[in-house]
Amino acid sequence: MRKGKRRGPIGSVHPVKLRCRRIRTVLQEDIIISIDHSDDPSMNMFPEDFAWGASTAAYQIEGGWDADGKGESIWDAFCHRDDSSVFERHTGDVSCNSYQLWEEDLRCIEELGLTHYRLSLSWSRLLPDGTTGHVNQQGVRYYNQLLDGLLARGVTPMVTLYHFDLPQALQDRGGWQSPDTPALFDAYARFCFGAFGDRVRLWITLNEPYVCAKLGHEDGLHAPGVRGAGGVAAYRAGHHMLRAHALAWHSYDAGYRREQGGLVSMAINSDWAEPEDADSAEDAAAAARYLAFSLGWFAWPLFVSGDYPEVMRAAVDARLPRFSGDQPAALGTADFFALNYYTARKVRSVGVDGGAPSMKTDLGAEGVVDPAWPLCGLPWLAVAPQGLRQLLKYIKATFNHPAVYITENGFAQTGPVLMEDGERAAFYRETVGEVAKAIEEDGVDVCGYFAWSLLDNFEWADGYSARFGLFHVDFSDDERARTMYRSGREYAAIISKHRSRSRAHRELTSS
Ligand code: PNW
Repeated sequence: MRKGKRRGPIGSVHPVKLRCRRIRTVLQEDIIISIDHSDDPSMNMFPEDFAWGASTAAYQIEGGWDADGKGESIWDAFCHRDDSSVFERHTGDVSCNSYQLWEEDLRCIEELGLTHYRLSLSWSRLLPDGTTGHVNQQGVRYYNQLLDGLLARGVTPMVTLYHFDLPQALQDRGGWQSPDTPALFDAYARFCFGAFGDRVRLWITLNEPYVCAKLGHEDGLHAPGVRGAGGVAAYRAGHHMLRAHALAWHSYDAGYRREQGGLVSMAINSDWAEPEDADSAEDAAAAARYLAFSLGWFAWPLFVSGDYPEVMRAAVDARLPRFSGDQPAALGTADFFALNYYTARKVRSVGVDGGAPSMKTDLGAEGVVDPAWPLCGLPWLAVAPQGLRQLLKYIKATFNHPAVYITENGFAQTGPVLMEDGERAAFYRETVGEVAKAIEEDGVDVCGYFAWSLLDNFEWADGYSARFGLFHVDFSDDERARTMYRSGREYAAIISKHRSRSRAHRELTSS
């Protein structure tokens, strides 16, 4: 297992290596001149094997919520509640209908020229009651077709096992608050490694445990809708997700890695945080706490100490579960850093008001949006591409220079559909420029970038009111027609330019 040093057994023994971690050739003057960088602010050279991807999640695109023997998930149940809090009571019942239209999705992926596609598996489509007692073969068939279709087109899949959609049958047994759920997840993970692992080399166990824990088990905005749980349920859910991840990573390591040669991680989301007042020690400490309570909550156990950050321990005290006695340990159970980045905050310190305990009072900090950062449609989503570079630098310094995949990043539009979405096109250009600077100037080992999202889709509590797609989806049309936005054309052009540039570089340097 990896301890401290980056070059562990993973890079040396297994067939799939993180090849992006290498000393980049210094370009000779004449070669630089021979490649046209004139339109590119960063003049960068992305590694040739850089992953250019887009991401989706099962519940957000598939539809077919009860098709062919699929079991109910907590998002099915949450959206079907009479008092549903989802925007205009939207549901993912049909969504993009990717359950039937997956070949259309493949066409979109090809049109963009993606090298990678990140999708998630629906646990309750594969195992309707959440356990391996009953396997839904139609679900297995669905994902087999999809994976085979990707590989036939030369696209590498990255597969997330869990993207917010717990089988309802397991929620009925306590869900993520139950200490039994990690072992059930592990059994599901082993099932997936066995069924699909011959074709999948990049695995994400869980997506954004922070969002699932906080929005699902404290704010009540996401399924299962637990609200105001006094700063207990969210930490407990988070702890069990870490347990689930650690078990699955060890299962892969012990039982599948030798044969399949893949890599396993967890997708951790975080804003970038910086002090509101650069001269204030309180604000600096508050910004550090802000990062510790989001990124650190899940990254510290995996990358640093096997335990939560000390500031969390100090603030949350007895409500924060302990890892003591948990076997196997969480430390070392990430083969790369999977980062979901959307936005940034200026952070100020706020006093604890003495009210009931909550995640908010534990944090003792408040994040505000810098007025200089434009807002896109959603109130939480200030556009701050420079924050990504800062966060990447922070990750390199804090987590011992890991290989990083940016597994989600994007920008939403709300209101009337804008096919010529120039702002979003500029956002992608600028963001890729920031990633380039992180690689070239800061030496961060970034292996890939995945845009969220391939398609407009069901945006959780916001329903279909927020559109994150590189492709527009017409939800009023039975065919769910997919049409590329201008931002999709921009991303396709970025990919094509960098791919041909790194090919040219290889040819020049090898001749
Ligand atoms: C992530 N928030 O979720 C998810 O991984 C995606 O499924 C989602 O579509 C994407 O970001 C865009 O939102 C989030 O309210 C959902 O702060 C909500 C929030 C953040 C992330």
